Amino acid sequence: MPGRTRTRARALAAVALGCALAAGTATAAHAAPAAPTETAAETERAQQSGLREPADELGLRMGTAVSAHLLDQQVYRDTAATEFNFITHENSLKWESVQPQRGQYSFADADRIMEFAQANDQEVHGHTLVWHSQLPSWVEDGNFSEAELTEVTTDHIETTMGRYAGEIATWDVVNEPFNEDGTFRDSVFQRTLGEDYIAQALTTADSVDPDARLFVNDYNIEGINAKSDGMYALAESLLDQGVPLDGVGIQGHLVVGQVPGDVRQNIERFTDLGLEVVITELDIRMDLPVTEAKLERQAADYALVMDACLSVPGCSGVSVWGVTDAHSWVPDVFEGQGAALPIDEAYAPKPAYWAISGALGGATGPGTGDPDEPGEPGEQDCLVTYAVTSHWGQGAVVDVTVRNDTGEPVPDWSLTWTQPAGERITGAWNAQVVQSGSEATATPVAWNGTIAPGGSVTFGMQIEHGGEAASPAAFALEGQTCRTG
Ligand code: 9MR
Repeated sequence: MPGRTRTRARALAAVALGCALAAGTATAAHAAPAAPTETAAETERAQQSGLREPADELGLRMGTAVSAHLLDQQVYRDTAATEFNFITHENSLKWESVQPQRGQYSFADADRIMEFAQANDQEVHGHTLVWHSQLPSWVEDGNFSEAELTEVTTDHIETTMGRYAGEIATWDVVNEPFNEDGTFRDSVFQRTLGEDYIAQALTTADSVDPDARLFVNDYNIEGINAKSDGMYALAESLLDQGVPLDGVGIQGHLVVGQVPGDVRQNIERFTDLGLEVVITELDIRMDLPVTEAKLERQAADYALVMDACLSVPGCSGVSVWGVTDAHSWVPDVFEGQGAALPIDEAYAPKPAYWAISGALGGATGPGTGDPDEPGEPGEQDCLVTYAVTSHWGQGAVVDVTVRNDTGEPVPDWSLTWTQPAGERITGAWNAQVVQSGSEATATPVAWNGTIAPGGSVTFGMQIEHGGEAASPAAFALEGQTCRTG
């Protein structure tokens, strides 16, 4: 992150971490994967707006989890690049992803995320090396002896970390080693190697990349409780033994209205040990449906967590677990819950987004700060994304999302565009779409007649094409040209 300045008092927290942050700009040493190449314009945009700029100014890592396959979508890439200076592979660095069979490593997805982060000058947090979950059955059920499992684990750490040595500044070397009562969780590692597996993994990791900052990461350790006491005791013991532990990752999978009141004190007791703390996987879920009141409460909860981190020297980063609500693990796991992230499914900033931005010293709402924020005067005040969701020989299905950034409701909306040459719209849902020559117009169906301020409408279309489904060059909402993502 070249050219960072730390102008605010609370940025002092980050001063000691400057070297680690700078390490994130290292260049890729391995073969480039087959990923779209970033342009200088994307990189420039990434450094100009969103949460990223105020986070950069504070020297705070502000991150997100990223999925490799979603990098196909331009709006996802733009948002990940603009809003965040810190990237975690959501799944692509996990054991089952990189070594699904013994000795058969596969780094294509992990490399793709590395290339994206490096092209956008973002630091990367490595997640994760030793974890009981997303562990292939050849490890889980391998009936390995202590010596064999040590060899297998050492090889996995050496190969995975070694590939990115000098490129990944911080690693969750061990993930989720605790039960809720603070005792060590049963796992193939714990059963076979005893709790010393944690020290062994950290020691191996340190030998692979001595400059990397090595973390143990867990959930439900945000406040002071039995589980975080277990983590605290482990950290003290590892440090006493001289084991190379640099930090504690506090995941931060939280519930609206239930954020513990002592997050700051908890962070502080770890930093008092000389450790770094990162909130590694923040999301704050709610019971659906979403209401304004829940969104406001969620915003306050995000602010609380941000403030807790920002107020403790040594809390070096906060990462949210997914770019938007459309990419969150929460609805898949917690029935009836969701909307846990600061950006909604249509890429619109939620109150939580502005709470985070405000905590960082940036804008506190549309029109309060950065002229590139949605809804600012002088900007086009609608955003259209056009995503091909499936594709075959001469056909494709696309999703079109139009977001209203005007600050006013748009009733009886009408979206117009020129369909690329040779393409014909053969069907549509969630909107009425008429094509005349190459000119297309979408109008609402009964239930989505008005697009609320900050809200959006998504409709689908089936297209016939000559072999490739191209994106229209421009869209207009009520005759006003929209930004495209
Ligand atoms: O978000 C991840 C989801 O896509 C995976 O299916 C899941 C598998 O366990 O892991 C999720 O991420 C987890 C992270 O790796 C560790 N902490 C808890 C996260 C949410 O489950």
